[in-house]
Amino acid sequence: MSLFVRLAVASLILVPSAVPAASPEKGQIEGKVLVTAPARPVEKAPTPTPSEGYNDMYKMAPSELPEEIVVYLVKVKGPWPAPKAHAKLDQKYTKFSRRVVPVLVGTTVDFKNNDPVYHNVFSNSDLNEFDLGRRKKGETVSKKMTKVEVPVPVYCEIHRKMKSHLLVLQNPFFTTVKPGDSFKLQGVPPGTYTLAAWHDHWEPIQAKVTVTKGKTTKVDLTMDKVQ
Ligand SMILES: [Cu+2]
Repeated sequence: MSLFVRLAVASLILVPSAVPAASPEKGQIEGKVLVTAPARPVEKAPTPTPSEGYNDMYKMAPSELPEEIVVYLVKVKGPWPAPKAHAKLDQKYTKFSRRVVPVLVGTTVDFKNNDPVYHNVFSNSDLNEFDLGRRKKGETVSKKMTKVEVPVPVYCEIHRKMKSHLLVLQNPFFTTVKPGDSFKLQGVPPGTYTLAAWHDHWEPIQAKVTVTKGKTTKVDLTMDKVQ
């Protein structure tokens, strides 16, 4: 992931942080994310074990996870206090509830086990390595993400095919979008930035964008290679 600037920002001030609002002094970025590359085949779910309730649970599993692409600005001069509200990444039907989860650096992420079997959660990332141990049904563990890093892969050491990705971002100018859909980032201070799009299926892409006070900058992004 050398494409991305890895910037360590430790934000210890926990004050509520809203999604940036539109303002006459700021600008906005609008566009579409097009995907012309095929998605990788969906990985097979792990083989069910004979634990009570597991087989019924497995049958209920959604056939695939929502395909959300994260669109974000790589670096915007801050500071950007992290929100008090926790982000959530659940474990259910022996999958993570989301495939890609963007958070502002300093945000705490809650991992809840909703399954009648044990799950673990860990990451072998460069900057945000953690191992939160095994938990039974209903138990939640939390982890504050303290370093900017894209991506932080997240796994369960019991079910090897469970995988998700946290994107720990430097600033709050990010959103998620499905392939072909439009996005909008508002309340952006005037300036020139690197706009990026990330999903684990496709190669990350970046584009330079210039934001002007009171104006909308239009930029479409095309993800055209499988990662
Ligand atoms: Cu597991």
